[in-house]
Amino acid sequence: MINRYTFGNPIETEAVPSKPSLTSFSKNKTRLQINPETCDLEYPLAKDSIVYGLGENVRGINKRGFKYVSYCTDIPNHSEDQESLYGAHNFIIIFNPSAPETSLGIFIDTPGKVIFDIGFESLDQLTISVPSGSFDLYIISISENISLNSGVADSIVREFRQHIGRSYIAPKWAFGYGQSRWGYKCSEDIRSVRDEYQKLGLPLDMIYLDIDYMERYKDFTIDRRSYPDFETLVEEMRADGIRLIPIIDGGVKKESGYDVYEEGVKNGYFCKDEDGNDFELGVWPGACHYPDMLNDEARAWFGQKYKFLTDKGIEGFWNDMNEPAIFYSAKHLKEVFESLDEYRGDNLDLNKFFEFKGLVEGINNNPEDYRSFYHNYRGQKVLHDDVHNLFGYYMTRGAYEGLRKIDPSKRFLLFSRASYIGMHRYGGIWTGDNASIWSHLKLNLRMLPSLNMCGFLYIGADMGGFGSNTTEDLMLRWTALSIFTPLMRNHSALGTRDQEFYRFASTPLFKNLLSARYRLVPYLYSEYMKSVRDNTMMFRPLGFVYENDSIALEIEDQLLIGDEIMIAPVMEQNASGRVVYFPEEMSEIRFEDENVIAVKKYPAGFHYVELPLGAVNLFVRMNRKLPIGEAVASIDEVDSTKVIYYGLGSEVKPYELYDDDGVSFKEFG
Ligand code: MIG
Repeated sequence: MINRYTFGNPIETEAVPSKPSLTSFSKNKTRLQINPETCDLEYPLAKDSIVYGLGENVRGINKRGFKYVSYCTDIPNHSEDQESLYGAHNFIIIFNPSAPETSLGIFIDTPGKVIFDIGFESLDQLTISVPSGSFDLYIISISENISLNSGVADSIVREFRQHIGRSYIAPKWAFGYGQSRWGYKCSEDIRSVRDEYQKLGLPLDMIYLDIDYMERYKDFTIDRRSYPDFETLVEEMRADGIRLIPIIDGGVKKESGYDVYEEGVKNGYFCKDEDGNDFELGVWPGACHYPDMLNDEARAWFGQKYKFLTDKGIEGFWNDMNEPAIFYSAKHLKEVFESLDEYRGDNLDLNKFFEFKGLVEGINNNPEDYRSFYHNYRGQKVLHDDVHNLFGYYMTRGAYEGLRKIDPSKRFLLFSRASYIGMHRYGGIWTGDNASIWSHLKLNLRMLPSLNMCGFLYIGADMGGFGSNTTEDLMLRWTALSIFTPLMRNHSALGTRDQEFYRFASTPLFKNLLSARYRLVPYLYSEYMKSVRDNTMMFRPLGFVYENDSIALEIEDQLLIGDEIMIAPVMEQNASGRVVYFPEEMSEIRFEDENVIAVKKYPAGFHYVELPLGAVNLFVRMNRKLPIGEAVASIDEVDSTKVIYYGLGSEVKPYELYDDDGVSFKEFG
């Protein structure tokens, strides 16, 4: 059962297309209460309560023990003390194992900042604060009609997802492996990536184009000096089974004669400063304006611009910098320059020195800047900070709607860096900049179910790590996780160690991992599509299924995929295996030397499972069977009718293998 309550005067986000009618909060029978003094929402957590959710965030699958702030933030270097990442996903589930019927889902719908203190100030207290005081609160509680074969948390998710609308559907080819790197400078670099993969016989379905394909970082332009033959390149790659996926940035370069800039100025499509002038800020191209993604007309205009690239044969995009990231605002930059001068000749003692240093360090993504520009949202002048979390969402929505108009017959690949719940209907996400460190591999795993709860199904992280130098073993172990995620993309930052698979000596190992990926696509695509159709999760924490198993409830480094399998990747350096928890008897399937090996059965309990570098395994659940396809060279060759089932148990449940043409909108028959 879902109830909606309103506090203050919330700004519409369109996160919930089918809104239940309003109820008075005094009728709410859950333990969620409003503190009359602070106006915060408070909930006393039982010792064993688990708090799931919050999509893209640091820390565990169980979010207890920290304070999270929903505010889309460009923060490449993050560790577990970071309160906000690139997305803002205000949905949580409080699961109470000792009294499951009291479990509930909470969605705070408001486009500004929301603070979730989940046992930070006080260990057993959940406090949700909304600084603006205006928000829609949705409470999903357990109704009598939970079917016995689905768990409490699952039912809450399904009900929530029904209300926020169907998730974006990616084309099937987007389940292929993609190579990316910030630093491919010209057509020849792209050809060389293809050649190297081909030489080694490694499949590759996509190559991503980062900002260098643009002319001086201007959206919807091509740098003709480095990509003179762009159109030919697209065609040539396509003939080799590879799609090129260009990046689009949120900021539009200020440059007279540049059509996007000129049209934006002429039609008043850019965000405005206090005085009504186009708000000037710096991002990639230097001085820029941000298109007002919240303004219907401006958004539709920007969305149509993608045609510049679709006309050249492009079928997919990634939307970047749309938190939106701000290197500097023109106004603030001027102030900093002026202030810096005041320190000249000064004796910089401790305080002065840090002030001085802070002036420059605090220049990007400065909170003051987010409070100094405005949108025209539904005809009203709205301060950016109050609607901050909608920017990336609406940019991606504009792109989705634009692409639907450009070619209504086919699915495009589209994913974004910043997001808010609601955006899940228009695109997927990658989880932003991470680093080549083992803790970010673990974080990747933990975010998957949390994102699924919030409706994001086409998801993945920069495998191998974006920032800092990767190592061969990290790359191998990360690949062994990424073969299970819909978006499987190897991406890294300018200046870091090259990490294309062909840069390493262990070609056969990478080949083995990739062949496992393509053999699993019939299953992965089927599970992805059924999750879209049924509002279910593709990746679930163990506790969602084994909700009476107190050990399963605490497992943070294993996941269930669909109903059939469990994964338990090795995520420690120098480990040749790991301890795996089996809530029930399961059968290990291992992919080694491109062969599928059914290894052995594990009875319920903890067991040490060996897994050499470059191998990947999974575990088939009792009375389930897993379809495994043929090892093919590209997604176009995946044939879901040619699968072999690997089952366990004497009463194996039939498997519904979903498939379709993968490109049209004729899905689900
Ligand atoms: O400030 O386009 O997250 O994937 O390679 C960096 C360059 C801008 C950030 C993205 C990253 C991309 C990079 N971009």
